[in-house]
Amino acid sequence: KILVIGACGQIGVELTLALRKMYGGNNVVASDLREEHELLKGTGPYVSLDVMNKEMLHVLVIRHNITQVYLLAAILSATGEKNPLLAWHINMQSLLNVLDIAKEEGLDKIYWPSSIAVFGPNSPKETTPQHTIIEPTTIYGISKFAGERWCEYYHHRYGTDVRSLRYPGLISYKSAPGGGTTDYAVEIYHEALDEGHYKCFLSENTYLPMMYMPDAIRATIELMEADSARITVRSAYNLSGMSFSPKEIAGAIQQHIPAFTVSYEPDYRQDIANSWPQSIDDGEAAKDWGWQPQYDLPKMTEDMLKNLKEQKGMQ
Ligand code: VAH
Repeated sequence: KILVIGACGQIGVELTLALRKMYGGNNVVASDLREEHELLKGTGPYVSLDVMNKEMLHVLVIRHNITQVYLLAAILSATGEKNPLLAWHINMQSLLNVLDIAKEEGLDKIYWPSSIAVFGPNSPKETTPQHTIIEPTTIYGISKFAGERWCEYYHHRYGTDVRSLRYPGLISYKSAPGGGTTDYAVEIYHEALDEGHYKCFLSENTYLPMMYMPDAIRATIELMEADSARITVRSAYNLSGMSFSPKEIAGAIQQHIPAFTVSYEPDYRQDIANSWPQSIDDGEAAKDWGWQPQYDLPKMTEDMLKNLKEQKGMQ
């Protein structure tokens, strides 16, 4: 059975629904600190869980016959800079709890997301390679890089089958993003429909690696379904979908909503965005397990606006 930790988050909701579709609702136990997300209700078992409570987690793994864990609980980049020690503690201890229980119980597979946030200002900005200078300047990035090192360590030392992806910024409409620097790319679609105007917290030419959630969910499942022998990266695979700037996503929205306007008022998150790459080389993922994105900016924009209009009860 699969346990999803952080099942009510931006990735968690969609990953839980996708896993339940593949393996059957009752074979995927969803858990989070928060109460059950609307979209999860009635689709399978839900338990309240604080991943920082190792004993509680261990009991839950045994009681529910868990053989795989997807750990999605984390403090993201923008929130992390407001409380660095808490972000470090939560992002690291949650992973160490899961890795140690995986070793003790001999769990089959573990999934834990990393991020392009592991790269820092000294990493190449364009088509950033899998192996390069990695000097993250946010606590979130530092915790993700350290987490990658722990994943590789548990694999090589104890044989734990833990797999990871360096997600770009993720865009989705089913569940709200959780305090990241790339959240502007979700907010902008909502504001375009709700207000017709968006005040963007990044400057107009801030290029960042991004991905539509359907691609991210498919990448996660394709990675986890791949034969273990094909996995040559046990830290975290670079993963690429598309890159765009606030100006470009605004332009894509204006194709559908011509009157939409955007103003740019960069805040503390600009420094975080400036430290990250503009595009990612995910050649290893393509080579090892056949990764290919399917969504570009126009296709994502059409799908986002269509679904958000429905969600908001617009015509
Ligand atoms: C964040 N959405 O902004 C996350 C992600 C690459 C960005 O890690 O913190």
